[in-house]
Amino acid sequence: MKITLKITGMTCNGCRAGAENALKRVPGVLSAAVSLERGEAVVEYDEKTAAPETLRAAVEKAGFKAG
Ligand SMILES: [Cu+2]
Repeated sequence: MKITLKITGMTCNGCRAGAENALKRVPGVLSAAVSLERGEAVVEYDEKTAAPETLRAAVEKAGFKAG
């Protein structure tokens, strides 16, 4: 399963890396690529283990807004 999440609140490359690492730490996430310029994340995950809500929660816990 592959989804694109909107992420707001990222201001620099450190934020980008923080959001990306938060997503990669979620069990079931196969790959995560966050774009600072576009304010979005493309996440590939195993739908048996992870869910969009879990991904959004991880981004918010890292200090950003996810939609
Ligand atoms: Cu930053």
